[in-house]
Amino acid sequence: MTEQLPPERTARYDPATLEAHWQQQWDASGLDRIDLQDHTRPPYYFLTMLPYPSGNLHIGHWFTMAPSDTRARYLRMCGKQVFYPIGFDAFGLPAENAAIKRNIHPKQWTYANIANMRQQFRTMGAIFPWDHEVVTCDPEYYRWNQWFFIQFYKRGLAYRKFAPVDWCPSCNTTLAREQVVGDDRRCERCDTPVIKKDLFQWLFKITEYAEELLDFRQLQWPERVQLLQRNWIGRSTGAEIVFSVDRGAEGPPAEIRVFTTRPDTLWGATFLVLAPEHPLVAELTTPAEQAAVAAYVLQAGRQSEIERLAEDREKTGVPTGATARNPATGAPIPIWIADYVLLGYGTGAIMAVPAHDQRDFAFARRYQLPIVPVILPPDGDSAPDPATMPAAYPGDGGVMIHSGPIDGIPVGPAAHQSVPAAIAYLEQTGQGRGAVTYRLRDWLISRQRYWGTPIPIVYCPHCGEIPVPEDQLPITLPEDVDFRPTGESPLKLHPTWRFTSCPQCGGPAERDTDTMDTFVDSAWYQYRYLSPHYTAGPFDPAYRAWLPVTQYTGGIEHAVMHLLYTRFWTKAMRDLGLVDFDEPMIRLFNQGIILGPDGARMSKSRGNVIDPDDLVATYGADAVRCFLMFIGPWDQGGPWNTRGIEGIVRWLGRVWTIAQAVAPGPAPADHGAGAADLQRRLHQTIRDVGEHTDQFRFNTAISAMMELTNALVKARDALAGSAAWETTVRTFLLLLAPYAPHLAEELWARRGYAYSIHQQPWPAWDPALAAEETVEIPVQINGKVRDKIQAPAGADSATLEQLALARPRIQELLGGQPPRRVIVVAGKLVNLLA
Ligand code: ANZ
Ligand code: ZN
Repeated sequence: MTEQLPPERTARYDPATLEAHWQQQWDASGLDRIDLQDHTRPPYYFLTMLPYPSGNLHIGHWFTMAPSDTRARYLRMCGKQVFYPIGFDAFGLPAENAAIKRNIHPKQWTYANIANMRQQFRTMGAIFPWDHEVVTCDPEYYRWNQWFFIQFYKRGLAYRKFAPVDWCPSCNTTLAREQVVGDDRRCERCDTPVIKKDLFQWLFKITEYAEELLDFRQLQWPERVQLLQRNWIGRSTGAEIVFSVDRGAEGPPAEIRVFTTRPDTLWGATFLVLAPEHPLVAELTTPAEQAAVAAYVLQAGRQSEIERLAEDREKTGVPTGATARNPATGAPIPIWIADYVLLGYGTGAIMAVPAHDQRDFAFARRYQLPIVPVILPPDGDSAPDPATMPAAYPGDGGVMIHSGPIDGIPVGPAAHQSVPAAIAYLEQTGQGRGAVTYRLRDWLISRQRYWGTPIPIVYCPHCGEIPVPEDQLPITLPEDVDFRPTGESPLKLHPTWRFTSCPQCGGPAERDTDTMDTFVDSAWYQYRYLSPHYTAGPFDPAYRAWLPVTQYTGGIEHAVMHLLYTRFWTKAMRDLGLVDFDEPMIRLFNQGIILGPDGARMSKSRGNVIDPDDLVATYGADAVRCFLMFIGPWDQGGPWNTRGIEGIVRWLGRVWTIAQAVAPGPAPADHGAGAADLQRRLHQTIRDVGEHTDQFRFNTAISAMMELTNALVKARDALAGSAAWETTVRTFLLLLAPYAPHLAEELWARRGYAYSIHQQPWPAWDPALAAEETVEIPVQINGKVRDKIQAPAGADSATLEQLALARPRIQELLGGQPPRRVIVVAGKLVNLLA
């Protein structure tokens, strides 16, 4: 490679000129290019969550991408073939909302933003392989969303259902359960309280993988993310029990299935409760109760799930008038409906055991329903009296009573305890079976909005729902659409788009007019990066050696949506035979967030937003990069601090000066101790910067480089121009290169080294040279040598005295008495006068 120096070489550190110069140079020389077929170096797929093209790179984008770029550059210098791609998560509501506000087309808005952000990424000095870029709103990308949808459909992993869904009345669209946030159930995007609405919706069967998604053994992910996913999946074990409904002579037999974690309390179940939305409610309700039940159902529909589940809330409900049989005791028990039972969990029906479940207890007291204790507490000699007991006894100890075949068995979930005994009884008598249930719901992907992937299904009056044949993909979004939200999909209001012919019978048919949740786009983009223009499949199998992703980085806020969806998607791909591994990304690191100078989240309304473009104009990209990495541990983030960035600017200025200093006269011939110290510091710094960078501890890596800078400043007068000086400066620039890539490249060129510093190997360090030097020092008592100590070279008198007095032999000779006087000759001798 030829050596290229900037045209105007000023004596001053002028980031604006040199950064633009090197960005151009890197581009022209193809530094960002990668050959994925080149397997001469070990592949390392390093991925950072792709940005949303909101308009401008904000400081948060810099905070997530710049440190990653630093680490990618470091790994390349370490000899890895690093694939560190970028793209844009370009579908979604913000484009539509912005477009509505500004009256421009979402597509135009999105692509203009992308063009702008690409340019801004260049000013960061990030070297992305742009020929691998993925833009999810490109038909050549979303074609494969549709293709996957069809594969999922064929395998029964995509299905359509008429069901109550969460609906945001302001965004005018359905939301996935994960997009409903807060105790008061608001829309994740606009904060509007969410309501329920009945709609036909497409769902992906993520629940089919619930059990496997609980297995994190192949992942090195933060504990916190694992815990969030585990809780989200919410596995409960227990039993499903069948209760038969008393129907007298009329009506066909009916049964109610309940899920319980406490099948052992069946003998104390004194009534059943159905969720108000339970499909059997209408059928079971007796004429006398119909009016009350209908009113209650209506009222319950207005409550949020959290409200309905609150422990301290008054429990309300109404009887259906019907009764069922307790399968264990044969007793008739009434069937009620109450809003503390949710349709979406378990079977949507419970057996109420008021003596041992607090919610059932409150309900029974309020409506004077019978309470039958079936557990004898360990300390009580008799069962609690239902008439006077103040609260339910949760029954996590004691023995079963009044419980027929399981009477006398100790309470508990373990073998030979009450729960497995009850399950064995249920299975023997055919009244139920052991069961597991999950809080996880299937992933609802239909959205009634415009800017997304059209769902590739056609509805034919004769043939029903028919997937679009693969050779007709992509079904592209029409551009001449009124995309203002009406509650109906804008595609439905288009004059012609939805009318098509049935792929099966050729007769007139209609397209599905909803679009897919944008989390579909990000569920598999890592595969597309490998071959973004491949036309024979979602990715070119020739690149399998790059998978799965070696290291992923991104925000913890994606713990239960994106990170769960992409795990599901990968498992589904595996079952479709597309990949031969189980998990999408082996390692995960969550960076923190950067806050405003006031310590609060940056927001336009607070006026605490820091604009990276301004900073780059003032300080240069290298300073901004380094400051963002220096601000604190990357996984914590922290507040922006303007004084702090000035400190970084001063440091880089010092680096500039040092790396240009040459000897005033001929190189000093003998540079003895100073040179050895500098060498030791250098080897320690190589070790530390490498280790810290690898472990995402960018802030401590920068501290280590700052210390080396100080050491260089101190040694300059004595050493500048010597071989030791040159080696140290050269090596230091290599360490700096991933962090301040432009400055390091410039100084590298100025010292006459060949382009590019970014293609140099990471310097090796020698443990022997990095070791603190120690010296042996004699210890005298009253002038006679009695012992020796090993002390760090250059240790001060106090340290030497301490070390001498700590020697057991010296203590013994002094008889435990402190010496009268201590004479220390630094580096030579300790003499104790007794
Ligand atoms: C009888 C019983 C007796 C219960 C007892 C608990 C204690 P987790 O651990 O969260 O899975 N339940 C089941 N389905 C429900 C629904 N759709 N809405 C509201 N509550 C429901 O909780 C499982 C328990 O929550 C189940 O076990 C059931 O109450 C209730 F001493 O059944 B239990
Ligand atoms: Zn047809």
